[in-house]
Parts: sequence; C-alpha cells; structure tokens
Amino acid sequence: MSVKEMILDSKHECMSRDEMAALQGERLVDLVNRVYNNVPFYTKKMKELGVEPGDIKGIEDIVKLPFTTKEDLRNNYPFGLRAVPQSEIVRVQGTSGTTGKLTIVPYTQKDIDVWAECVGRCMTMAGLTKEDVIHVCYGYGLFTGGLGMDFGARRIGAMTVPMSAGNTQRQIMCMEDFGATALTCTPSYALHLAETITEMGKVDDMKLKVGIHGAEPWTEEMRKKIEDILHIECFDIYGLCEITGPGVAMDCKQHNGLHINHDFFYPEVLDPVTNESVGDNNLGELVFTTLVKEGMPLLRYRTKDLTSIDHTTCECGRTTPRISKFKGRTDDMKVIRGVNVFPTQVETALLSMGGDISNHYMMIVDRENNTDKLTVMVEVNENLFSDEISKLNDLKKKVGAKLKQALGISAEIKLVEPKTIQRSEGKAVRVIDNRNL
Ligand code: DLL
Repeated sequence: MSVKEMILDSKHECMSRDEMAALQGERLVDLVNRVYNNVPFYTKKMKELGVEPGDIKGIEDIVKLPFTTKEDLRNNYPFGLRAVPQSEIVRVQGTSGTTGKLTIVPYTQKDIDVWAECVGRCMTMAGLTKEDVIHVCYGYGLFTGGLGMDFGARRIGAMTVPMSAGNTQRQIMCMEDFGATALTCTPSYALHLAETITEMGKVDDMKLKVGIHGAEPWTEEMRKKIEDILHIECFDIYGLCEITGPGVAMDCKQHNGLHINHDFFYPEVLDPVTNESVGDNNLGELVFTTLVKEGMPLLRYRTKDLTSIDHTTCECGRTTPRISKFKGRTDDMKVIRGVNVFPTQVETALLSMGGDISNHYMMIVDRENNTDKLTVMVEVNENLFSDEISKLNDLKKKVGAKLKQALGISAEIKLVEPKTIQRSEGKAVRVIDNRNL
C-alpha cells in the first residue's frame, strides 16, 4: 500500500506550512471571539492583560493570550469554563488525577466528532483499517482512554472489542477467540499482558499485529520489549482529557516523534520558567490551544508534559509537527538531593541490563535527617531468587552502579521476588514520595 493510502485526511495531515498557519489563524480568531464572549473567566483574564479579540489577527498573535492551568480548571469545577449552553453538551469526560478534585471536560457532538477523527487518523497511521479487530482494555467511563479508542475505531469502521480494564485471563481468552489484530492499553498493562500470554504459551495463537499505547510515559526499551514478546509493532499515542483525550498526537511507522493533529490543536513548547518558546528540538513544557473545540475550549493550556518539537516534514509524508517521546512531567520529575530524576531514566537503565532484571520497579523517596533517600525496588527473575545469596549481592551492586551512572545520585537497591510489585491495569504508579514537600 502506498504511503498516501495510509493517511486518513491527507489534506490536513500533509498541508503546507503556510496553508496550515492561515487555517489556524482563522480558527484562532474565531476561538478568541467565542471564549471572550461566552466564558467570563477568559473575558476577565484577557481584560487583565489588556488584550481584546480584535488584537488577534493570525496564529502568530497567540503569544498575546493568557495561559490556562489545571488550577484554573479546578477553581472553575465542574462547568465554569463551558462556552456553550448546557443543552449543547452531549457528554462529560475527565480524569481523577492522583490528588484533589476531578478534572471535568464537557463535549458537544462536534467535539466528539473531532475526537473520533483524531483517533481515526492515529489508527490509520498504525496501518489499521475496517478489516481490523481492536481490543480495547483502557477503562470505559469518565477516563477518556476506552471511549476515545472506541470512537476512533468506529471512525475507521474497525470492529471494537470494548473490554475495559481488568481480568487478564479473560482479556487473553477474548483476544484469542475474537481474533484481535490490535491491542490498546497502557504500556505497563501491555507488558503485563505480554508476560501472561507468554506464560500461558499462547503467543503463537494470537493474530495481533499492532499495539497502541499511551496515557503514561514509557521508553523505547519498553516499546522494544513489548514488540519482541508479542511480535507486534507498537505506537505511542498521547492525549489529555483537557484537550480531547487520546489522539492529540501519535507516532507514525517511522517512529520518529508523535505527529500532532495540528489543524485542531496548536502546540507551543515553552521554557516553564520564562514562558518563552524554546524553539525546535529543545526540551520544554508543552502548551496547547484547542482551535475548534466548542464545549470547553482552552487557550494556551499548560500540560506540564516535557517534550521537544520538530516542524520538519516526516518521511511518511505528513507535515504535521512531531513531538518527541515524553520525558515525563514537570511534576512527575522528582528533585532528589538537588538532582532532577525522572522514572523513565530508571526504566531505561533497568531495561538496558536485560537478563535477570525485570522492568517492574518502584521508586520510594524519603527524607531522613534532612537528607533525601532514594530506594529503588526491582523485581528479579524467579530462578535467580532460588540461587545463592552472593549472586543476588553481585546483582544488587551492578544495579546500584547502573542507576548511579544514569541518575547521577546513589540509590539503595532492594531486589524483590517476581510479582511483588503491584501491577496496574491503568496508569502505573512508579514513585512514592514520602517527603511531604
Ligand atoms: O491519559 C488520555 C489518554 C488515554 C492518552 C489513552 C493515551 C491513551 P489524562 O487522564 O487526562 O488523559 O492524562 C493525561 O497523561 O498530560 C501525560 O502526562 C500523560 N500521558 C498521556 N499519554 C502519554 C504518552 C489520558 N503517550 C496525562 N506518553 C498527560 C507520556 C502520556 N505521557
């Protein structure tokens, strides 16, 4: 099949930079008028900055607009930022987060259609068509994972198996019986499924060819591991409920960055302290403006996700900019004894050791006598645990040295037996911070 056939909307996904900027400009002007006139929160914020809708003439004027933060959503919970009458809203979605109130997002029918289009484009990017059977084990409910994937699968006419999370044995039975060709769930759950399928001796009974994973940071090493076990190609899908849910961006078969659905979401990558653009290929905080959203449009939403952006045309033919695999979040990052540490750094280091080490780990940060202490619990293989103690001690030293090299700080290593660390069916929890900072 030619590259063109694998693009759902080649007009928008392959648009020239100038045409795209013109389209985004028109959409931004319309958006600013809508929020200024319908959302008192934005009327006030824009007045405080001395900006009026007439000051926004093109996409380059976006820098004049105010930022929106998660805190703003919390303060306006649940529907304070709605930009259309309640009767236009057909659905709410959200996320529980780990602390505080829910984040709630109202959608109009058009918002749902745009969301379906985004996920449909992503699924097409992975080579999926109406011939495919898509096994969804993201949760259905307020969380956007399950329904988002469902809308996308429907958009391309594939058959959806709406399993939701949980009951791994049953998931595997249905994957086999219904002939799933694509699996979509968090990467951590994909690995758990892959390991269980292997234990059951069923890898060769599966028809799987594609995995679409996201909702949490994961590394290239983790991708490779899932691909090697299941003999599939895995794609990294990104999204957040505030912007639409999954489908804001995904990597194509080149696996060289995640293409943003640029006609719908305008990205900026900013220095989180100065709020200035960091330019292409430099790490910064991803900020999105929802260009066509009706229910709860957002201006310059601070995602706290750290990435870099590349505006060059991809080998796949798409012109939409690509963001690099996520390094973590500004708030996922832990500062331990003054050093910035991301869970993904630990994962990369552990997976590169292979052999006796599994990728299941947990970081625990404590403060003892005013000094930060990092403990990393790591699962090792079954056979190693029944071996001599000296072997375990050697391994412990090796893991400690590897992590010290990767993180720049030392950590206490606790090797634990297989299956000691709790598996997650949704987003994996990798860090427990007991410091009450
Ligand atoms: O996690 C939406 C989603 C569902 C994305 C299914 C992909 C697949 P929220 O619950 O609002 O929405 O959480 C959004 O999750 O700001 C990131 O920090 C993180 N995240 C999402 N996708 C990725 C990814 C969904 N591919 C938050 N890589 C975001 C790294 C991700 N982090």
